[in-house]
Amino acid sequence: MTTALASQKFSRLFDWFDQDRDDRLTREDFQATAEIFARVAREGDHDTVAAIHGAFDAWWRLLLEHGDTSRDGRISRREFTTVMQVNVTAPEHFQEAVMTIADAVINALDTNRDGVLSRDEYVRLYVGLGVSREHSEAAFTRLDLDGSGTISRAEFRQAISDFYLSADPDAPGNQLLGPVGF
Ligand SMILES: [Ca+2]
Ligand SMILES: [Ca+2]
Ligand SMILES: [Ca+2]
Repeated sequence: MTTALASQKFSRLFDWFDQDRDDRLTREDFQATAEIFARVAREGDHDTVAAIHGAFDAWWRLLLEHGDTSRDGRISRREFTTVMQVNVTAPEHFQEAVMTIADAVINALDTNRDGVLSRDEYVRLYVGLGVSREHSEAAFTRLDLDGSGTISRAEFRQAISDFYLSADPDAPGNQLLGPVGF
């Protein structure tokens, strides 16, 4: 992936994690982000909630271990975009750090347990994250690669892979967290 595109996508991701908007990522930011995801899970679905918290904790530890070059226990934007490109998207970490979250998120979103995400199930997450319904509906349509009207586990994982790994500026998965380029 070209550095400019990667920096843009990961900078967008940084803003999304930086829940208290102080331009630094901390463990508290990751816990707050995990909370947002946990809230879309079905009430009483403790396994999914535990999986979400565990996955975000693991990601945070990876960032601290490999990315906190200034050793202050916080991750700056520059540290984040670097560690994302160098470490988190490396094959040995990507499955553990990113795809674990993808699977936990699908389980949380799939509230009727039919194994796929309906439009409403998908949009519900983004409402919680402050992404407009208009945008998330458009993203849903693009991520539904086979036009079946639902997002399968494979389509969701493809979207995540596109977002983190694809060098194509037009890859549908780039839409995952909102429009790229703002
Ligand atoms: Ca912060
Ligand atoms: Ca479903
Ligand atoms: Ca589909």
